[in-house]
Amino acid sequence: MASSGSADLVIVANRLPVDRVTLPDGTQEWRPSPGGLVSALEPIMRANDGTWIGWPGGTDQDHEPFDADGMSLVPMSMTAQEVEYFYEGFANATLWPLYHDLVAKPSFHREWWDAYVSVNRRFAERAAEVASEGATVWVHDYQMQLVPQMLRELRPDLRIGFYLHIPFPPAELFQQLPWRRQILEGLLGADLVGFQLSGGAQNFVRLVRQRVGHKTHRDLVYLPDGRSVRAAAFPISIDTAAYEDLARSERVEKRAQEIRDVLGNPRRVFLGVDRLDYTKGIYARLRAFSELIIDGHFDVEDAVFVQVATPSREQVEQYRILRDEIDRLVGHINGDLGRIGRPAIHYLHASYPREEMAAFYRAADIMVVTPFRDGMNLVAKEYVACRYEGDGALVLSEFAGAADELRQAWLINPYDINGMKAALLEAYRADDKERSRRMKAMRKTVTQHDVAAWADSFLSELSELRPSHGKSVRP
Ligand code: ADQ
Repeated sequence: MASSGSADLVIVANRLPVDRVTLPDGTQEWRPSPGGLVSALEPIMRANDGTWIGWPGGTDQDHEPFDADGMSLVPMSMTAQEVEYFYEGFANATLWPLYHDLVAKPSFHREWWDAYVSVNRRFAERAAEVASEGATVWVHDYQMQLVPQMLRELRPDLRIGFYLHIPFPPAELFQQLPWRRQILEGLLGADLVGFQLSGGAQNFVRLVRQRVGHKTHRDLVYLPDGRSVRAAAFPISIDTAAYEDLARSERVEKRAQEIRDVLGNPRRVFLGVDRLDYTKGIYARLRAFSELIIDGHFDVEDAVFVQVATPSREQVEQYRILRDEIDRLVGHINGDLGRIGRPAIHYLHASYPREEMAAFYRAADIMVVTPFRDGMNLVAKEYVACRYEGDGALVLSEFAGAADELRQAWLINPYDINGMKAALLEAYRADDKERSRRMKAMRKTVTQHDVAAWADSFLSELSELRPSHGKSVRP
C-alpha cells in the first residue's frame, strides 16, 4: 500500500475548476472556471479539507499544487500527444459518440487506448499520494473510468465513488468497444457507481453480468473477493437559488430588457444555449424554426431565434464539420428569410459569464433544448430556475436526462422535425395560464432537487456503503 497524504476528501476529474490564462503582457494566472460541479462541491470541499486533482488545460508541464477558495488544487500536466490521443482521441472521439447513441461514428485506435490507460494511471497514482488513511475519493466522468480500479489496487483502505455525467449506453452499443471489459472492471473498483438515470445503472449491471461474469442482484454487483459494488441513479442539478437570485437582480433584469430591445421587441424570443456539439441537435432545431416561418405560421417581425453556442473541442474533426454546417445553415436561413435589421436567427459563437446567461434566460419566451442524447442537460434546469415569475415555455427533448424530471415541458423527439415544429408552434401560441401551469410544476422540481442535494445524496450513500471503513465526509 502506498503511503498516505492528508486529504480526507479527494475529487478526481479530467479538468481542474480553474483555467490557466495568459494575460496580454505574457504572464499567466489561474482563473476560476465557474461550473456547476465546482459550486456543488465547494462547500463540502471546504468542510473536509478537500483536494481536487485535474488537468488545467494546455500542455505546460509541472505546476505546483496550490490553494484556492479553501480547496487544495493539484494540477496534472499532459503532453501534446496525450492531449491528442487521450483527450481529443479516446475521450472525445471514441467514448463520447459511443456513449451518446452513436450520434457520430466512434473511432477506435489502439494508441488512443494506450494513452487513456497511462493518463488514468497517473491520475490514480496522484490520488493515492494525496488521500489520507480511509479517505473518500470521488472520481468523475468518462475520461477517468479506469481510475477506481487502479486506485483500489494502490489504496484498498479508501472509500471510492464514481459518477458518470453522460449516459451509459445499452449493451448493444457498448459491446462495440474493443476494451469493454477493461472499462467495466475499471469502474468496479468503486464502492458506488452513480449515473444520471436508472436506465444507465441498469445497462451497467447487465453488462457486468454478461461480460465480466459477476453475480448481480438488482443494483448490486458481488465480486469474488467479497466486496460489493452498488450502481444507482443520482440525477444532477444546479444551484437553483443562485440562478434565481441572479435572475431577480436589477442588473440582469435591465440587461434582459436591453436584449429584447436590441432584438426589436418581437412578440416571442426563442433561445438555444449549448456547447457546439453534434449531440445537441442544433441543426435540426434551427431548421424546424425556419420552416415555421416559411410555412407562414409567423414572421421575422413576430419571432426571432437566438442561438448561443460555446466553442467546444475545436481540434476534433467532427466538431469542425458541425461548426461549418451550422455557419452555412444560419447564413442560408438569414439570407432567405431575414430583412434589413431583422435576421431570423441571431447566432453567437461565444462563451458568456453566468450573469449574461441569466439575462438571456430572462429575455427568452421559449427555451428550445433538443439533444439527440444528453446525460442531463443543465441548461433546461437553469432556464426554469430563472423564470421566477412562473412564465416562459420549455421545449425539451425526450432524450435529455432532464426530461425524466421536467415532465411538464413540451416534450419532443428531435428526430421528428414535424413533431418538433408542432411543439414549437404550440409553445409559441400557448396562453399565459397554460405556460404558467407547466412552469410552476417544473420550478417545484428544480427547487427541491438542487445540486447540493445531489452531492449530499451521493456522498451519504457512499459513506453508508462502507460504514466500517474510513472516515465520514461532513456535509
Ligand atoms: P454539457 O454537455 O456541457 O454537460 P449541460 O448540462 O447543458 O451540457 O451544461 C452546459 C453548461 O455550460 C451549462 O451550465 C450552461 O449554462 C453552460 N453554457 C452553455 N453555453 C454557454 C455559453 N455560450 N456561455 C457560457 N456558458 C454556457 C455534461 C453532460 C450533461 C450534464 C452535465 C452535468 O453532457 O448531460 O447535464 O455534464 O452533469
